[in-house]
Amino acid sequence: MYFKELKGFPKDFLWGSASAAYQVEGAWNEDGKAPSVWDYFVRIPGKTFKATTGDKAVDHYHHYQEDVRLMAEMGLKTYRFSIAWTRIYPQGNGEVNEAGLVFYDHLIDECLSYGIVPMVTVYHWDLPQALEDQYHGWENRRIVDDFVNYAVTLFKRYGDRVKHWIILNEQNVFTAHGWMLASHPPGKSNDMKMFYQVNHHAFLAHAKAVLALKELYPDAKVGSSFAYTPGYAYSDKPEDAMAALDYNDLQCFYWMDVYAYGRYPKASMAYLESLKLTPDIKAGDLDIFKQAASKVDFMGINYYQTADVEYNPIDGIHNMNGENNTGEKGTKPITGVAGLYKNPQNKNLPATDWDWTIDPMGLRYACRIITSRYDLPIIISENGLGAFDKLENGQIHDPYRISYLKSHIEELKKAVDDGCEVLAYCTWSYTDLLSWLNGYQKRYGFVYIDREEDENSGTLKRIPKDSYYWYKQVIETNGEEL
Ligand code: BGP
Repeated sequence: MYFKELKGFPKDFLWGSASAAYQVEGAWNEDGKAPSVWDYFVRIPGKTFKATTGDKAVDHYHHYQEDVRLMAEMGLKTYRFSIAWTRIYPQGNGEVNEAGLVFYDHLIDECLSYGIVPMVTVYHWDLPQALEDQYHGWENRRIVDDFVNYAVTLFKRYGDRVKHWIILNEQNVFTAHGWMLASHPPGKSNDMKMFYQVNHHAFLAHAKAVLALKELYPDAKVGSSFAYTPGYAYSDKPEDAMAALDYNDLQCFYWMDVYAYGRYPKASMAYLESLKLTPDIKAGDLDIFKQAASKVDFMGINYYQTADVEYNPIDGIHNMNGENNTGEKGTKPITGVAGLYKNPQNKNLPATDWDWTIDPMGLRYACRIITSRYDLPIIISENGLGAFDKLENGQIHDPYRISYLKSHIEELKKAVDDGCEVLAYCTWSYTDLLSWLNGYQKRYGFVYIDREEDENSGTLKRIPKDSYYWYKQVIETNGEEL
């Protein structure tokens, strides 16, 4: 009988946690910052849960020292955060805003003073509104140069101290919500043609930024973070297996193949051609994709759930919009693309109050797919549970969050034992923060923030939850004690 000798996490494993500028910073109009598309979008009636905004968010802008101190006390190895483009270039291009650069100097230095590795996301969705006004933002190829100019400004300023860069956060999510579902800026629906064009521009922005960084800092580690929801065939019917293949090509590999190989998946392109939806690809674009792909150091993935995939006939359901933004369990509608697939709820797995499937093994599965398909190191740049937390006698007992994270880390450990090279695991999120469409009631943090939907509610006091102390011990034992 042979027993597998388990390796566990590597010694230099980066135990981390993540946030995004718009969701934590607040200070939406301070120190020269101009509005982003989100500052406008949240003001459109009906777009966000109870009209919540990130005007104040959890005021990380003014509490960053306290927040980083709590990270240090927890023993956090890396903090993933994003930079607000509108603080650096308020108009998107043109004049640089020194005060904005200084804020992130301070944040980075604060992390480093405690030995916390800063992992910086260049773009987490808060496009300068000025670029939307100038030329419709991502819809126009001009965005690529402005994006690279912004990214290079960050690389030059912080590259001596920041060694881990995530160029784009969830390109698949911000483009789908922005051009298909009307639930993110610029709020367009069912504009498939533009959806693929915008994605082509975003791929170029990613690729050119990767190349620019490697020119300046060849040793920096770079990639983008993809929202990876692997698809399982609903049954053993061959048409469900084929539907799962279609789903995985169109919803997952379409992005990861470009980051890792510098090319679009063939079957997806054939499908888009048949519908006359292929983006305008200029001569040289695919070369740039390829060059960048050869320089990418990791696949960043934000993993929350898997999807069940069932064949969907041509006269079947056609609905891409399937969100539950209220926390009323069981209200998420089924989504599907007529003629290809639909995504029923997985009957074998539980779900969160927002109907997100809970599938720890899916994380191992995701790592295995990436390893066998791309043979790239992996950064788990987000994973976590959105839940209602209750403050009781000044404490938050969140055993459900501990159990969620524990089961995912157990599966991640198995992925490492399977031979996947995993560099970092960042939970979503460090403190509670604004959930784009779900307000402040959907909490993810290790650190509770005293505030609710109403902008004037709460003291913004920071209170470590039970999960904070649990993760501290996970880090101390390098994932051995879960
Ligand atoms: C990811 C985003 C994060 C975060 C998280 C949780 O898609 O990168 O910014 O919001 O999901 O999502 P939600 O806030 O919708 O629960």
